[in-house]
Amino acid sequence: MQTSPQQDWIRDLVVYQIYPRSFQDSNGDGIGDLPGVLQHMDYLEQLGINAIWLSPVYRSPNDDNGYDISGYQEIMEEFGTMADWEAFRDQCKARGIRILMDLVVNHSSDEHPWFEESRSSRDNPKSDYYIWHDPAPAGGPPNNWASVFGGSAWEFEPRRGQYYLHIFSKKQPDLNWDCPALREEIFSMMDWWAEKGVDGFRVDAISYLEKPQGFPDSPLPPQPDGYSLFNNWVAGSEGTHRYIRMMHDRVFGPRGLVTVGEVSLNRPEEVVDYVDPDRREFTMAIPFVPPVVEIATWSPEKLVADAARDWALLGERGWWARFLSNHDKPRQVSLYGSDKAFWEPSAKLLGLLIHTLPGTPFLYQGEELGMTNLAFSSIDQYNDPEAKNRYRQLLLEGTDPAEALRTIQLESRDNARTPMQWDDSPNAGFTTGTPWLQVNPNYTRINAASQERDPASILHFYQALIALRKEHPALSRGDFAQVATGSPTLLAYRRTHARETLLTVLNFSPQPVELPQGLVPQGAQALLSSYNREGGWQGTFTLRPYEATLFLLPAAQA
Ligand code: TEU
Ligand code: CA
Repeated sequence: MQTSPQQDWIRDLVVYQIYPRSFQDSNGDGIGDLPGVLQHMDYLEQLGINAIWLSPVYRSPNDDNGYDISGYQEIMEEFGTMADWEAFRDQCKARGIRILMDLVVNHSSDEHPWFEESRSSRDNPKSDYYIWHDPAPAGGPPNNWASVFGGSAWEFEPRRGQYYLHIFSKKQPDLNWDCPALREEIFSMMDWWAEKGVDGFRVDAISYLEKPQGFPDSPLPPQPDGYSLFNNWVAGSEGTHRYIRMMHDRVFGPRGLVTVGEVSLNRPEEVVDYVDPDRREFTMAIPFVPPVVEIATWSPEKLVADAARDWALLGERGWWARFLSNHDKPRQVSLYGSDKAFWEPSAKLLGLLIHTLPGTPFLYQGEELGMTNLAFSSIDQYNDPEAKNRYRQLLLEGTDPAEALRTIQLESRDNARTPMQWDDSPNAGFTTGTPWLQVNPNYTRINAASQERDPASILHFYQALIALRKEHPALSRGDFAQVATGSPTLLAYRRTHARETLLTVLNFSPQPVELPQGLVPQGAQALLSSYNREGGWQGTFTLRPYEATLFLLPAAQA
């Protein structure tokens, strides 16, 4: 495996994503904030993570919860002050925790001063900072492009008599990367954060920077509201890669930053273009798969097959992020596991999976507690603009409202955004006020405080997993080889480094399964398991539902 030589340390990272709005409220306004994050630094240190990806904390009117930035070098008022951020940074440094800031540079907020100036006339100095286009000859938007959050991707600005482009909401106008002055502003902003001590960036929605010359119609079929998505169709163009390389050569490379590109891939092989060190782009990538697609296409077998494919693609040429959860996805135990009958073993199995596959594990707040989806009973309870749009489109298609709501309950990004469940006091200890998004009522059963007390909890299992990564370099540096089991839900793979081999065995199903003779070799030592199993592992066994175990193989077998 190759990483750029100055970045060997990235193999040892375990990244924890904080969605600050939902982590901890410190002042009773119902909104999580930076002083709230500071209250849990011991918790994070004890968990063992050594990097934090902080979702956006910049000044923002919160049309898309901070992914609409109106001041890149300021802190959102609701989250605190720059002094609070600096205290967070100092706490991280003191504990050896690296900081990855979320960098949203495909678009800004329409309330950013750049946009306020750009929209004011056709000939102001920032006129070209955004993407402006005359109306179509017959009037109306320049082409058929759809916004990801619904309706046309173009919005009319009377003062210019022109439309501006927004892939996401109309309060998220796309920045014009073709404009050298705009690029300079962005590079110096990145430099500024690097000077302040950040170790890297997670780079948001980065595959769409270049828009096609002449703005042709998207060839994709129209959505129910008549517009056609175009973002994935333009994803990963040569121009976009050129812009990423500029970021690398100007900022990421010289400063040795770790960078995680959130990329849209039309073919899995395209990931290489973003992370091959020779291309000088990102350290690793988080491929974006829309929840609707993931829900429809995932299987246990595919999760491991995808890892095997990545290994074949990238084993010699780069590095990758390994994740099941983030703020855009349903909760992992609800999506891939069982959030009812086999909640605990399936949450542990999923944790074992991401910590033992090749790459850097990315945990999302609450997965270490096995937090679950929350189905709201009315569309009005949802906050997520994507969910609201999807609901509208489903109704336009003629879907029955109850059925549409069921779809949203499975897919919505709000599933991951309900507040962190710290303890069994009101509102799970997240706030003393009214939380901005409802707390999952299962907090009385699922919370950090009770799991801290229980040595067999999911939280302790995650702590043990992270500790094992430190003890066994095979997990962070080892080669990967899948082991055939004859069953699509019984999965096994080996990781080998130097003279050590670890074997992961997962019964990724709610059914018991017979463990084939010989799959676990004589003398294998179980290091961690989603169940307690007394009496060793030799011979034939029935594995219980979601039983998952990590073994250290005897030296002779390695
Ligand atoms: O998400 C990326 C994202 O939603 C798109 O890249 C995706 O391709 C599209 O939805 C599929 O049609 C990031 C953030 O993670 C998310 O929270 C933000 O809402 C979004 O960018 C806009 O900043
Ligand atoms: Ca607050």
